[in-house]
Amino acid sequence: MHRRTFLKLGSGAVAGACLLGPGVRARAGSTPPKPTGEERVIPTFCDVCFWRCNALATTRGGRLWKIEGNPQDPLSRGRLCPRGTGGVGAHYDPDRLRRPLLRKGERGAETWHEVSWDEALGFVAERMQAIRAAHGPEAMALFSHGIGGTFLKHLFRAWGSPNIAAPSFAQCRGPRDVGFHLTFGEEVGSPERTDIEHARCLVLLGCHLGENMHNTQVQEFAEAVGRGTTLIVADPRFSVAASKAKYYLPIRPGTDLALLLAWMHVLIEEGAWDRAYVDAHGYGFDAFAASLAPYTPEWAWTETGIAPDVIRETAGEMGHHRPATLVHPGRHVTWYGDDAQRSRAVALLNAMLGSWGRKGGFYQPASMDVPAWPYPPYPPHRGKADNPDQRYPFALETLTTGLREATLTGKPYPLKGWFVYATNPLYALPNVDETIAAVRALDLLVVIDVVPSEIAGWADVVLPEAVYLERYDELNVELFRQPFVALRQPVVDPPDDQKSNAWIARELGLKLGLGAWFPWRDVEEYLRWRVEAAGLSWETLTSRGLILGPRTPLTYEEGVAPEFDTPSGKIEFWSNQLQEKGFDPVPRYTPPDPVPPGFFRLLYGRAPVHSFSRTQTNPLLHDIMPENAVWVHSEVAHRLGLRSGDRVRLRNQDGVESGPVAVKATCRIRPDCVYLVHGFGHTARGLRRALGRGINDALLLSRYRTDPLMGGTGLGMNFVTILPVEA
Ligand SMILES: Nc1nc2c(c(=O)[nH]1)N[C@H]1C(S)=C(S)[C@@H](COP(=O)(O)OP(=O)(O)OC[C@H]3O[C@@H](n4cnc5c(=O)[nH]c(N)nc54)[C@H](O)[C@@H]3O)O[C@H]1N2
Ligand SMILES: Nc1nc2c(c(=O)[nH]1)N[C@H]1C(S)=C(S)[C@@H](COP(=O)(O)OP(=O)(O)OC[C@H]3O[C@@H](n4cnc5c(=O)[nH]c(N)nc54)[C@H](O)[C@@H]3O)O[C@H]1N2
Ligand code: SF4
Ligand SMILES: [Mo]
Repeated sequence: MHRRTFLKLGSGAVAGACLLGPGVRARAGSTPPKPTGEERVIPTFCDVCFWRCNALATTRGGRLWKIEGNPQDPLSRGRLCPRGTGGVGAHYDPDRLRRPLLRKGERGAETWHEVSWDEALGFVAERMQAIRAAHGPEAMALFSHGIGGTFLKHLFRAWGSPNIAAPSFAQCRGPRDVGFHLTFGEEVGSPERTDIEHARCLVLLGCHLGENMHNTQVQEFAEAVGRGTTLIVADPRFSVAASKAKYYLPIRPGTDLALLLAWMHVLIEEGAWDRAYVDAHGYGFDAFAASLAPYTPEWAWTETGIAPDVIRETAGEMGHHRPATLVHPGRHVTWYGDDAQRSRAVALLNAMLGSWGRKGGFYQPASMDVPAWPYPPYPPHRGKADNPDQRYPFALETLTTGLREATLTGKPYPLKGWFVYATNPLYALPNVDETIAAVRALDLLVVIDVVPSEIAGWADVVLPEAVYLERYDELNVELFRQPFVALRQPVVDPPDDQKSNAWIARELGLKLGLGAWFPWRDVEEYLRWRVEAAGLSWETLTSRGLILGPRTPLTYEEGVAPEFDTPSGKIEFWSNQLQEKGFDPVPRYTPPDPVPPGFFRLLYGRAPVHSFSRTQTNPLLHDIMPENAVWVHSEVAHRLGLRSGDRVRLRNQDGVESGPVAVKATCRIRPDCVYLVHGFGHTARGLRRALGRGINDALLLSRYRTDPLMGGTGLGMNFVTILPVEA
């Protein structure tokens, strides 16, 4: 297959649609027969990942039949990724939770009895009141990921707790947001404000677009490749993106900062930076430039393994194509514990190339103005528990791992109850032992999920949610190149006694005496009010799924006024804020820990058809990729007497051992690394299809290094040995 065709297919709807029509590839029993009867098309937006593509769902005779991209949608442009198309399987998954459950055995034993919603929520309310009486309302914490958490977050704030966190900060994009915020006074956001569409040179550090399937980016990436954009990819693994690159740099893991510093050194040396832009918008450039002197390509060579001439040539390409050179900020950047400073270096390199605010670089997104419901003010609280004394002074959001630590230590005050909504801390947070110890220390664990996940296995109360195709959620007021408001609305009914998060939050709120914060009868009334308060038509939104707003200027060239919300009001090449808190004002490189003899560095990432740990049980997506394999360099495999398909176990530096996993012997990875796709190796008994298929990288990430600027958890410092499995 031609490589461009491959990428196009990978990006989308075409492959997804033909592989994934329900019944086409499904095994007997895993999906229902083809529905027949009258067809209806109902617009909604996807929830298989957080990109929120707008979709059209088709029902036949009232039963879900297929999901496609909404052609009006600027995010998907009418094409979903395979996971979005496969969302049908989330509705039909036979392993779904059906009714509320109360624990009957030990915590973690996964034994429950079914109860009514009234009994379950009554039990939760009673326990919450007891926790409040003993420790105050702040002793309740909410872990929540995605737009579905909106009404539960509201419930928690009305209750009086600020302890609300998502893994998307401390385990994902947090360091990037902080690095960019320190430099430009703004973040890159989600969807990222990257103008891949117009970039003439695109640099990817890790950031494995094409396996990372965030739809718009992948489509723009495929087009960029097609029109010959100069692509530079640094990755210890020969990713799909690397296979399209003009320059592939098989970098030694953990040394990207050295490469970034050397690139900036070369731009200075050759006078190739954007002088006019830096003079107009930069602060502290001369001191910054002087601090780069030691970072020659020859110096970086010994750290990164990338030859000096390659460093010079790639820097030359970047300088040549500026300002349409986009050094992509990545998204999952919690790698080595110095991630905010590495992300700042990415921001600084972009600043030297003049790409912030410019076509082919970072555009200025806009959103529509949709009023919030006029709730009464939330009660005051005694401050968050996750980051006592501002230990991590530049944390922009609440730290999941900070809440976990407060639960374990009781400091700065005790946390006694957790709600876990649409996140699986046993996959998302490093060091599973710490998470389980924290859970054991709780008086109450409530898990709201759609399937009996690993974390649900530890819960006192499990509440079954309707999947996204069966509910309303908060409006998506998108901050994007093309602003729009989008609606998620029910396409089909929940099959059993599952309820939506909005219903759960309101019912529990009423039981807790928080009726003043739930004045709407149902979520439809709430949404309709917001839409009409914005001067938009509810009927148009329900029938089209989205309403586009006016397109505003996107770049400085188009008339956006450059503004930087930093202390200097400029792009901070030199950061006094950092210096005042005792950090390096310009990023400084420290080498990663070396790989111990006999070990390999454990890398992990995405596969196109799965999202985190949430899709392995989906019958349609499971059929395409039922398990992961451990990537091992072919020569290493040969030396160990292993061939593709052989089963091995991995044991990490702390003696944590995985279950058996198949080997994928390949030249597409450095010999000192191994690689796993994240999200497999399920252990929850109720996930019958996914149970025991592949292994869970998170179990092997017992070590992490916390970013001193912002509390993110670097996960790249774990090493494994490969053990044969007896036949
Ligand atoms: N299909 C699919 N797509 C997704 C998701 C999903 O679950 N499934 N999740 C979405 C989310 S929330 C996120 S955050 C993103 C994550 O996707 P990215 O932001 O792209 O994640 P990364 O960790 O940057 O990418 C992993 C790559 O980094 C490489 N890598 C590891 N260590 C190093 C290193 O030291 N240096 C360099 N240069 N490379 C290294 C790995 O080999 C791997 O190829 O994906 C998004 N897209
Ligand atoms: N080891 C390791 N750790 C990682 C990563 C990694 O690659 N490797 N990636 C990191 C990144 S980038 C991110 S963004 C985070 C992601 O971390 P999470 O957001 O925690 O992702 P999941 O592990 O998929 O957990 C989602 C849970 O929500 C449930 N769920 C799915 N849909 C619904 C719904 O509609 N309603 C409810 N109530 N529940 C639902 C699923 O069944 C599952 O139990 O993990 C981070 N942690
Ligand atoms: S990128 Fe794929 S999974 Fe994510 S929202 Fe879009 S279609 Fe859904
Ligand atoms: Mo993420």
